[in-house]
Amino acid sequence: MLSELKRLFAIPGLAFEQGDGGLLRAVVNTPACHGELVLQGAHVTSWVPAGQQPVLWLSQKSNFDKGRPIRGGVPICFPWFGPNAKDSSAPAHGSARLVEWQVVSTLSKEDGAIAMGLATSIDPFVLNFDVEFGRVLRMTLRTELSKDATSPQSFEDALHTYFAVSDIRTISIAGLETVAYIDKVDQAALRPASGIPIQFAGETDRVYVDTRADCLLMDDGMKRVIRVSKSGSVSTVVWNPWIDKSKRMADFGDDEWPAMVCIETANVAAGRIELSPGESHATTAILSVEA
Ligand code: TA6
Repeated sequence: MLSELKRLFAIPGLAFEQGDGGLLRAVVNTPACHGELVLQGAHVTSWVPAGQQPVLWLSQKSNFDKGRPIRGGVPICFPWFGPNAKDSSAPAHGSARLVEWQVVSTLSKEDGAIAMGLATSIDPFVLNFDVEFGRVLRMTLRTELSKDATSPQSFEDALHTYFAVSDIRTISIAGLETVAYIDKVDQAALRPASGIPIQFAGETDRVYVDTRADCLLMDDGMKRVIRVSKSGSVSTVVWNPWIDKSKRMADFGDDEWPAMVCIETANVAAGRIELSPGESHATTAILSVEA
């Protein structure tokens, strides 16, 4: 498998290796950035633009085992978000982040970015994940309902991005001031738009139900603003577990909560997507850093 990957897909700036836990991963090293992607789950685990500090957060306690989720980076949530409404034994956030994806293409682009295409299938859907590692990180999850499907099917999806921050208590997130949200820390109550940028003083778990807006992660401590642009996504989820929930997660260090925040590019709840046989949908997140 690894030798085949190297023979078929390694290109200048893109290597394949066995990483943590023996999981196969792609490693990007170019003048534009450093990047890593674990083939299980097509899981982006690192993106460091040249001259910047790491943009994505990864727990020091993360598992790296076959069939188990990685804590951090960009988990792909599909075909449901959160717990499965009908089956409590089903994996949280669906199976896409747990299964092997196949590399289908690699390309060195004119602008110095490295593009990778990966694919898997979760019946009755076919999934493609296209990622471009460069000065900007571009990720697109494309979902197609097999033309052999006998009826329309719906799904939820999310690019569940974990960002590295200087201190959750001092950052803010702009872009969602005018959007109502489901507050998952308060019995999933629907809350009106806050009118102000998001600041954090406790466990925060919000589904902004109808927004196509860019989010700006303002981080004075790291002297940067991270822009999260998106297309094909009507939901944005914002999450920090804070103290108690961090202690309840074995793959999340008790003292790690100040260093991360999730801004997730999603289609969840009322924003779920329905496809007819043969139809497809693309959910795209574009991350960029403005010093
Ligand atoms: O996106 C926020 C959330 O739904 C939280 O409720 C929390 O469960 C988080 O995802 C992480 O989920 P996971 O299954 O990866 O532990």
